[in-house]
Amino acid sequence: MNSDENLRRDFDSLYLRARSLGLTAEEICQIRNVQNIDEWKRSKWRVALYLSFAMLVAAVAVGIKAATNTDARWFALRMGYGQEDQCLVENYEPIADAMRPVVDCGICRDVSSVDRVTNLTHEVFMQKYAFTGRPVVVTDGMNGWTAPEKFSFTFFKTLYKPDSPNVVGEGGDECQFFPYRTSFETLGEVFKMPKEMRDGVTGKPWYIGWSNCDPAVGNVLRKHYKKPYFLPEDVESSKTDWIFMGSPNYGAHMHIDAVGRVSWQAQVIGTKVWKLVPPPECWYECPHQHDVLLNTGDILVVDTNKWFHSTLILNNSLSITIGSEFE
Ligand SMILES: O=C(O)CCC(=O)C(=O)O
Ligand SMILES: [Fe+2]
Repeated sequence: MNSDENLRRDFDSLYLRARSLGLTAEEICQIRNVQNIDEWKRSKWRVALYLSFAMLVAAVAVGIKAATNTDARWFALRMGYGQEDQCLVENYEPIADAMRPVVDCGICRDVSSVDRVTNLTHEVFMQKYAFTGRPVVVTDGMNGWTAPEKFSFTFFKTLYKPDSPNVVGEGGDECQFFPYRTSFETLGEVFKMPKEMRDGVTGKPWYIGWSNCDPAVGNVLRKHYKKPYFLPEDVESSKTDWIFMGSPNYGAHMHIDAVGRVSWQAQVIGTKVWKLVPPPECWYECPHQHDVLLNTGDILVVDTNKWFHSTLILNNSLSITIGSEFE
């Protein structure tokens, strides 16, 4: 077991201990030392120190809670905790996975393979796929889009101004950045990577994703893609575009999301395979996992809150996808 796994295991057990002492996840979030772990996480011995100290603070909070029968949140507020809106516990995947609502296995019960369709009418989309949790690939969903001719690493690098909140890494929840297994911390750093790395010829693959929060960029993006034709008028596609980009043989690790809504994901450049795995509570009813191949031009509709998913870029080309949630 490597030191990351040890840390993760220690954090799991400390977290569960805190829960068994009566603290809620929210209360654990409000302990400043837990919040500080995020900032300090690159320095592992400090993390261990902070974890121990956090648990000491947790124990004091539990003591006060028991002694005074008041909500420990009072303690946190009095101490000035809970001002930050980021919480390690809320964002901590194993915990989020363990706390997610149980999935209705109707999403996968009759899915022995993922449908690939064309000419998808609004009626069939709404009845069979939109909110049933059943994934589908629409192979003619990008007809008429100019995104495949326009999108490239350089297109995005030129489109974003140096002071864009996405580039500098500000803007909070609206402007999310997923580095996956890279060491990039902002989109600005991604744009500065050497050309050899960008083209995937250095043997150092990369994969990142971000939610666009720059309105000027959003306006340009929407010139090059349209709301997919199979979404009826009254189904609203979110104004926030999600873009994922990376080099071959890399992708997103297996995870499940808590974004609440279903999304469409358009494979604008390159080829990517999605692995979709039913949640463990459905394994008896839903024995099938699915490798869903997305060729350039395909759009996947999937409820990433209900299906565990990972991705892998195939072939020799960069992969670029754009997508959005709908309701
Ligand atoms: O496109 C990818 O590689 C992963 C995207 C993802 O995890 C998501 O949209 O929830
Ligand atoms: Fe996801």
